Amino acid sequence: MAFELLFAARFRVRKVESARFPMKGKLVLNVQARVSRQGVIRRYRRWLPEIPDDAIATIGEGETPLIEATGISARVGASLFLKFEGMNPTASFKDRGMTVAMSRAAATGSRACVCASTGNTAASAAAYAARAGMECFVVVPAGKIALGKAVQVLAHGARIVQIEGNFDAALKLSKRIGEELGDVTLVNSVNPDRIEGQKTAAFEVAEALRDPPDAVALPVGNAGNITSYWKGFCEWRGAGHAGSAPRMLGFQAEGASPLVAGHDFESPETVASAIRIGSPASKEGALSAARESGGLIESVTDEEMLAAQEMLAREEGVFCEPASAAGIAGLLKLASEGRGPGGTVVSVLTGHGLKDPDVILGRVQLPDPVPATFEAVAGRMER
Ligand code: AN7
Repeated sequence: MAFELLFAARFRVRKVESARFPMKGKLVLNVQARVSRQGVIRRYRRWLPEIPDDAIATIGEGETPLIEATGISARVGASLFLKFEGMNPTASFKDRGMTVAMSRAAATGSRACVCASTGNTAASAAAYAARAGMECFVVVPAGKIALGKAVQVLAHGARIVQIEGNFDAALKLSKRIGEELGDVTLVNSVNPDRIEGQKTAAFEVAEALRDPPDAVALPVGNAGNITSYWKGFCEWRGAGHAGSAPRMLGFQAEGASPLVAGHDFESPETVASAIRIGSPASKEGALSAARESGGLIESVTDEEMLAAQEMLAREEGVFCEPASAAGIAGLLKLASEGRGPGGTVVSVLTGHGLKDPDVILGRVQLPDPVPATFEAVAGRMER
């Protein structure tokens, strides 16, 4: 009996009645196909708020690659690793927090969600809402979200509201919708469940390197991500898994750098549409992460981000969107000024490059076709 129970716990064992020997129960071993990625809720359950099993909405987020950046390491004077969050189900880091926020919303019986977004939150909310069987409304700045992200929202069947205003206006409106319309859950990172799920990325980094790195460099927009990483590393240290926590190095786009300037930006502008945010919701979280960790929040120019994006794609084979290259742009800048962090450094690449095809097509174009002859093709290759 004990053996049977133990066995049933390990595998799924079904007791079936045999047609030929109806009196005898027969054990049939039914080894279920193993889900290859269980998602961050099941993986880090004891670190997260309570979520009943039947409410978990996961698409297998997390367990993203930590890639050694051998070429760029030399340039930044550190042992550099890339946490490629573009490898999540909707191709951005948002999925970690979204699985928790959406599962918790589903658990409380919420039937709809709303978010403001520069694109990635919207794409992630749309996918996880579909998974959770919830309606999803996304409020976005008209014409200012990257093509791939808009396509994702449409594909998942979410309702998109384009406003004649920027992200900051969209967030204010979404918060009000969440407060005034009953039964609509706000799934921006002002929802604490988003931060809780997002912090699992810090656990993965610490586990992969065996110890937390000396520094983590990442882009800062609405500042939920830097707040989450810092919370994660602090909890990891607090639980006795590590004796230290990394310096948090946050980088904003120069044209959208309220945390560097010390005041909100009325009309933020940057090619990195993901972080075109003038009034970050998690301002305090970002500033305390930088202060408490001995880190910093600085800015990088659009040119620096695009150059870093190109360097990652052409030298490391890793294609991220422009905003995601802000961390590398920042590390290159610090190194050039003799202020590089050194040691082991992780740069978080928050979103996949395919999100924003227009940025690449603005720089390089497909060449005209040639006749399908050997001469023509070889001629092109010689040029
Ligand atoms: C690729 O989707 O704010 O500092 O509405 O998409 O946590 O805001 C996206 C932000 C960095 C900044 N990199 O992270 C949204 C949104 C990418 C992003 C950020 C975003 P936060």
